[in-house]
Amino acid sequence: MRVFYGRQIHRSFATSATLVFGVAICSVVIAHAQDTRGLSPSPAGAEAYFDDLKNGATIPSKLTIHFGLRNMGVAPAGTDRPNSGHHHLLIDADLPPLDQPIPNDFNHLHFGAGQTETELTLSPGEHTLQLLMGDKDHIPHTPPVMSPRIKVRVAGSPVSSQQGPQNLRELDMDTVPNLTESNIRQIQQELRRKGFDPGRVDGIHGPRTKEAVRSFQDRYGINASGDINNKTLFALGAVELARPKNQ
Ligand SMILES: [Cu+2]
Repeated sequence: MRVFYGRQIHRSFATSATLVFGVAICSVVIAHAQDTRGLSPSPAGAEAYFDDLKNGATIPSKLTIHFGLRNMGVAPAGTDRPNSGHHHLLIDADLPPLDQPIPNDFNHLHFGAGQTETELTLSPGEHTLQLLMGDKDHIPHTPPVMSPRIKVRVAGSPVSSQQGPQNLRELDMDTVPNLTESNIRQIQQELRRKGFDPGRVDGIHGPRTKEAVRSFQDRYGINASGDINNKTLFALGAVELARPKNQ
């Protein structure tokens, strides 16, 4: 924000060319240059957008969405390539600070492998979605490359359960919830659907299922523990099985 402040000062005082103001402007410009050190510049005309989602759309609770990017390249996190970055999806979140790494939680999803699509699972009701590009360090570019924040509606009656997806915000990603046999069966089916072989769909978190979970985690950038934590459940699209701590 300091960056824009500096520019506004510069613009609004540009016509008052007295010596005093001239000195003030100089120091603002110098401060500006120092402030942007370490921040990645974005190319002119760069734009992030939802390929297949419009503001005000009514959508199913589960759908695959695609991220668009114009006048800029997609590069995985950690790759130091000019004029490039990776997508972040902000769900029900305000724009985070623009000079710091984008938070990493259920409301701020990182696509650090350079993915340009995701399967989204949302609870019934209204939600906001916004795309924000981040550089190799997950910090927004200067100026930021982002989509407008759009509103979408998921049809159906709001989930009333305490453990429903509306409480995702309170979830700890590393928590490993207690799962029933039928929960495990559901996870085994999701793993299978995504091309990971958990062995028989038997509701048992045995060695083969654990190995399939580990491969899935490894492929999608989740710490490959083999444990079915909330982050893994979210990534698998079985977000309704995710639980807050001690539940
Ligand atoms: Cu990121």
